[in-house]
Amino acid sequence: MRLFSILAMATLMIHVLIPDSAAQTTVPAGKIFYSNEIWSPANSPYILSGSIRISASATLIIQPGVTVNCHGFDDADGGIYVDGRLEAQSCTFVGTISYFSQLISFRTGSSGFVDDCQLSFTTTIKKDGVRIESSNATVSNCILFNLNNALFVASGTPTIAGNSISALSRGLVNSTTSLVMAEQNWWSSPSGPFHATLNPSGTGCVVFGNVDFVPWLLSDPHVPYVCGDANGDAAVDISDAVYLIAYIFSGGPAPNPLAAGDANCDAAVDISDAVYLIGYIFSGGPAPCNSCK
Ligand SMILES: [Ca+2]
Ligand SMILES: [Ca+2]
Repeated sequence: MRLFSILAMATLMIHVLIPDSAAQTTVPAGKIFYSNEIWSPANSPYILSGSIRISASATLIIQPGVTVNCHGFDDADGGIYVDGRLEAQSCTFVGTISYFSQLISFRTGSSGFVDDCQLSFTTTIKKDGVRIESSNATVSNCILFNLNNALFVASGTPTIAGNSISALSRGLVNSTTSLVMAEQNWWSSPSGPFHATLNPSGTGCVVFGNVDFVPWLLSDPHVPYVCGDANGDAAVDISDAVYLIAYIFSGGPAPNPLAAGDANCDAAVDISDAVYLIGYIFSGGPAPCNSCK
């Protein structure tokens, strides 16, 4: 009993003497940044009580490691409205109340990027990830999941590439007639996104409208693999060529991820990859994926 008391006292003292290292910053609903602002990991997570705005004259830099929690309930539109510039690198955006229409909205004339970030909702009702309107913003190398529409383009010429995209409704909506470029994304299926006319056999998430999504990524870019290591044993050797030949001709198992078998980096896994591997192993040919690095 005495031991328990000492332990309890010690635990209490630890909590008193060592403050919670996870500091947090509450950003009030309706906040407008008129000058440049930096959000740092030391002050993360940033809790948004409602929508906020980055004015046309301002840049918000969100540093790597920061979490932005869209938690407001007094604003039916919500998210981070960007009229100026947003630079978000290697951070996390999470919606914890579904009143937000989207996590980030790049608006007319805005610029910036969201790179290597994670965007999702934890709520039962999911809303959108990033909305883009008359902006050249870039969304790259991100993981977008548990969202209604992961990406919604109302207008503009965004750059969308290298992302891992899944969505309840649609992975990408282009509501205009102008072409939106979205090549080299993972749409949650090696067969690519479903598009009613451009890729009706795709089993990935839905892409809607005038979008160039070809070529798409054959595997999730956030799952590491060795290019050419078709059988997943961390070495590239003749067994990988044999594995590929069995997959292509004999119904053998597919490389996992499929892109590991794409030795010549042409976004398809076929006999040319086995030939390429044999050339590399026996004839001094180029290394797998050497040409696309
Ligand atoms: Ca191997
Ligand atoms: Ca190939």
